[in-house]
Amino acid sequence: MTDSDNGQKTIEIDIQKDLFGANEDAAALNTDLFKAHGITVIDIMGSVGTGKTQLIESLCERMREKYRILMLAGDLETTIDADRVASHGIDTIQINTGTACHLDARMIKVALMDVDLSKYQVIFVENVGNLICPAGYPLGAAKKIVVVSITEGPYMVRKHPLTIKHADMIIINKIDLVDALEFDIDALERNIREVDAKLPVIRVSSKTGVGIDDLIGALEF
Ligand SMILES: Nc1nc2c(ncn2[C@@H]2O[C@H](COP(=O)(O)OP(=O)(O)OP(=O)(O)O)[C@@H](O)[C@H]2O)c(=O)[nH]1
Ligand SMILES: [Mg+2]
Repeated sequence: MTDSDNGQKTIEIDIQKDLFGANEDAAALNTDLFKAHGITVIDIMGSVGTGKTQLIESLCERMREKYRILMLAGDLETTIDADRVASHGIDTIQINTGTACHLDARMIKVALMDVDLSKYQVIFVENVGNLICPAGYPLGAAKKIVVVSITEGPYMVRKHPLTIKHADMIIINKIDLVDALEFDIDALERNIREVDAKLPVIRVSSKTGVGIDDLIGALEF
């Protein structure tokens, strides 16, 4: 705040800093809540259509015997993804964000307000499909994973480095299509390594199930 000679006060607000700071505070509270209930929360990000929902369906199929799972589906308008996951016998909560291109920590808190968290051991959060907005808004999850797929080409990870840098793990999905598309999957992995040399990268096909058990191991379940 500055005072001018005529007694006028000027307050400068860094909106980005304030928004991000408030979200980080809310995310820290979410983390405490999840820890208190012994729940592992995985935030799943990625562009539209990379296979986030298909991956959650595949994980749930393999994990539901052993773990009590809840899915939070972030979507601008529809319940399509929540319905898909619910068809596997998994509890779901839809979060419709309207015009917001990402979930934030407060939305997660509100969505879980009336939920008996003692019922769950794992929460999969499907973030809104895009590779830009979710990067700056941690939700308090134990792990943030980004799903990329070979149908997006090898370079998009370098064009969207922020989300990649914020991730704990990258999933390369749709590897069943490598031959059909004559895709150079090693080139994609090299591009990921250019953004972050140490990031774990797992190759899977959510459709056929190849690599899903490796992913479950890498997520330390
Ligand atoms: N061949 C193949 N297709 C896949 C795979 N994973 C997903 N798909 C297909 O890709 C399309 C998009 O998959 P979704 O799971 O809906 O993708 P999403 O990332 O959840 O999409 P949004 O929620 O719209 O952002 C669907 O037609 C899936 O069947 C895969 O491993 N292999
Ligand atoms: Mg989806």
